[in-house]
Amino acid sequence: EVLQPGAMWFGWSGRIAHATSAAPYLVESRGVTYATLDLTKRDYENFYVGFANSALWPLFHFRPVLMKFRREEYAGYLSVNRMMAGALARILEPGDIVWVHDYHLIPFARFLREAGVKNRIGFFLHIPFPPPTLIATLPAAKELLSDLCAYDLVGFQTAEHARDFRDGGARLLGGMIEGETMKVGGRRTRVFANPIGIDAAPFEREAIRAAQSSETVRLQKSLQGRALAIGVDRLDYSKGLPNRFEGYARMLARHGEHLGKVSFLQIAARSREDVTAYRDLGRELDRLVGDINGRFSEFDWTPLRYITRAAPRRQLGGFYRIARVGVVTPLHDGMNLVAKEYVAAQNPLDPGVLVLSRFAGAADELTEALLVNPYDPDEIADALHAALTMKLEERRRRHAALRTSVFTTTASAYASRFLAALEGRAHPEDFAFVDDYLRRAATREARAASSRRGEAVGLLRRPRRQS
Ligand code: GDG
Repeated sequence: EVLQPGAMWFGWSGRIAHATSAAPYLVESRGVTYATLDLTKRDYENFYVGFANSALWPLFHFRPVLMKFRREEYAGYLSVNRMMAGALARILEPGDIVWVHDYHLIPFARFLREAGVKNRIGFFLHIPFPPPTLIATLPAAKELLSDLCAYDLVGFQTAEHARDFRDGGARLLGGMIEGETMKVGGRRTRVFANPIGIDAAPFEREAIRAAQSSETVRLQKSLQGRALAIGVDRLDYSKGLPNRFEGYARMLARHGEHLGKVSFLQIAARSREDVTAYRDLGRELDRLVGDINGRFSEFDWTPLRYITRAAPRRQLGGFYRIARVGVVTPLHDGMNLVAKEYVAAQNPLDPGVLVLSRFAGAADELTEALLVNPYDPDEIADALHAALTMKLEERRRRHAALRTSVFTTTASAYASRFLAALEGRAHPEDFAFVDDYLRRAATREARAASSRRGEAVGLLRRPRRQS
């Protein structure tokens, strides 16, 4: 049995056009076919800005107060899913397997099934999944839960999210749970946890190289011997930036020995600026950063350096590597790859300390980080102080454990595990082409940091096997 080379990445092009594309544009690159469709302004507003990012995103990040549900936006979300599924159904061949990614495309399998598709279809949710009482506040809750049951396999970042989904299915749809399987109507769906990871070894190599780059050297010089704390996030209310900054200010106020001795660099790439809540957050942070710098700065020291532009990806590894503290304090996060990148970038002989929110999926695996409740700025302050004063021996011990985990649950381990489960195999095999997909997805994410439209919305088509 031989795997044909190549796979397909299918999704929104990230472009707005006067008319929705009739058929996907096809581009071939290094064995992967990219099939993309343009959306109209209206589709973009209802599907992307509206239902996906103003209803699902806040609710799934445990912020029902920010959820804005409008029937016409949900209708637009369904119609984009139907249109995209129809376009894929026309080019799908028997034996292809389909892997759908993320909250933008929950009803995708229902529409594929309606178009007569019998292939195996899997879904992976990159963000958290809310418990039953919370999902029940969404007017479309039952429909979305039952749409997820149209998949053969549904993957979540953590066991807790998988359990909350099964509980929701049982309580809202009357589904039957048998181990990892949920039965609704006549259909069986396997529901499992499959934590995502990074390409750890290449990331580490890149960080070692980047640490010698002129940008990292400039950053190092500018510190004048001070310790660096770093945060890298999309400017998103799920990332907990206001509490993080308040925690830092409380640490400076309480532990005077750090005054003038630490610099916090926060890169917060602007994101989704068409959504009101993101613009509001931007203004809140501008004020907070001004308050903190006004209050603590000296004429030769600025405690908080704040950048709302995306940093080039090749710089990040070097910046992580010279940072004594990596600060990752989302209020809720599916996984959080920045936490894993920070760990992979450290020098094992003199590693920095990771301060990590308990409510990032990464906290399940990265238990040797300094775990904090991100809703408590004082706890963040204590952890920052502990990180800045931690002895080398303890830093090394914690980092060694974190490193093992980051180098075990890698991107390719994640992809192989998902595909093996989708095909019902006991053992993951070599899905080399998936690595390429993930690298591309990562590039898309990197681009997304600078452009609000490049986010990964897509699915993978696996080529037919030949015997
Ligand atoms: C979603 C889920 C889940 C960030 N700023 C810049 C930049 N980045 C890169 C990081 C990292 C990626 O973007 C961010 O990934 P995260 O996982 O931290 O967060 P989300 O974007 O919210 O991703 C999340 C993830 O999907 C995967 O399943 O872990 O929970 O929310 O790679 O390095 N890259 C560049 N400049 C920046 O300024 N180049």
